[in-house]
Amino acid sequence: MRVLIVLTLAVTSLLASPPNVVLIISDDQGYPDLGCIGSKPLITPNLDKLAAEGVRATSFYVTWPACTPSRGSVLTGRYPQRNGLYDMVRNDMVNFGHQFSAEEYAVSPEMTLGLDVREVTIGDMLKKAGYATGCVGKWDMGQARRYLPLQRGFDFFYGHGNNGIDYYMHERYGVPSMFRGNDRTQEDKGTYATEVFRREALRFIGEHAGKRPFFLYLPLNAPHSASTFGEGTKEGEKKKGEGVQAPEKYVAMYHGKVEDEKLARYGGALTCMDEAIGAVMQAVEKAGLTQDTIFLFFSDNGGSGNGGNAPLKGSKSTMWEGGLRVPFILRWPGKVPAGKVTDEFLTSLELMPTLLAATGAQAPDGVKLDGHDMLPVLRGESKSPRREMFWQRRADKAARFENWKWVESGKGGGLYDLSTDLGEKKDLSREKPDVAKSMRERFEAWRTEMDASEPRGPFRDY
Ligand SMILES: [Ca+2]
Repeated sequence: MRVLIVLTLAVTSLLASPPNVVLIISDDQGYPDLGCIGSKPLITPNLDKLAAEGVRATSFYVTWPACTPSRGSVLTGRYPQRNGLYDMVRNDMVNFGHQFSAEEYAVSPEMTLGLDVREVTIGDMLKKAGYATGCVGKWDMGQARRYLPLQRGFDFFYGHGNNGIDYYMHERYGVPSMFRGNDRTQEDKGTYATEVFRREALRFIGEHAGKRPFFLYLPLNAPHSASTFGEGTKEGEKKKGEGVQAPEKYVAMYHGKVEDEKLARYGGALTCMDEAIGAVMQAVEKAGLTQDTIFLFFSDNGGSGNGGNAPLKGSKSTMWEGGLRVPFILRWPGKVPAGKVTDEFLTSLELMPTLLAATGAQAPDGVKLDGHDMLPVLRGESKSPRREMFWQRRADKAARFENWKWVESGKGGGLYDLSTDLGEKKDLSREKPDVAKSMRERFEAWRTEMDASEPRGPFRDY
């Protein structure tokens, strides 16, 4: 009897073994920019494989049209305006172009601001649930020690704390941007960032695969253009007008396929990233864990150019669909269908509740999350419960309610019916004044709710 109980418990715990999670974010990859979509000659066989073996979403939104607040929402499951990280953590607020001394840099926003330490991250929750947690890549949540991954729920960190790097030199104002754990490092200076992140991601998987469930958070900086100041006098540093930095062997894959050299360089960075993702997929496969591992992939905001975001309007930093709607893939063999494409209304706010549900981890106590578990939607079992979404970037505002999209921004505005006008070409605000009015009212109600969640953030903690 006793043996039977022990055996039963062993089998139950085996069945209940939570899945590994690999959460990958790319940087400024446009809505159409996957090879499998086919509108540009981009080479992404591994992401195409991931899509063929999982679900790809075509109406998936991020919470902000640029990096930092978008990524903060992924980690917290909350609107940027609720978690307090609703602008970039960057020195453009005090003069991005200024060549700071190391001492000036140390007290500048880029060094002193970050994701409020009162916020609970998905790393915190999965670590608490027994996961080995690792972050490799572009942390972008602040560089002061209290903001770094090891203090935010991660056992392991290799990557850059700040918003952007030169892919080869990994430094800003002469200060190294890369960290191993809590310490800045120059050990990989001169090596292309994606190659370094690939190595460290494989190292993390190798250490934990099969021993305990792992959570690899892999927020990449590719295929963002290089954040290099100056004109690049050092070997390996970005040259003026170069666009995205990418190893020549990957750029060469595009010569003869595309005319535009900037698109070729973007493609090179994208394909190099795709190979790194493929290496991570293979490592999981080799460990026999493909069935037990959830892969999630999406871009942190819309494309910044590089051939455009057609059929969407606008690009990164705008409130148009091209700034906010991004490619998204989730693969979990046997748990979500293979090769399915869904047009259900989903957002990055759904990631935290989805991962909590998939892993059985507890939701943080007393914390309002802004999304829902999207697994039933991805399985095709139900319609998305999401009916609305709101965005604010400085004075620019937008809302989506069902298929209506409302925009008020420095780059234009109007009311659009996304069911017939995905490209936001026909402003219906004069024809449908009542709808426009109700969209504004919905936005204002959301804004009031967000204001009531203050004071939290580093920008309006007054
Ligand atoms: Ca970005």
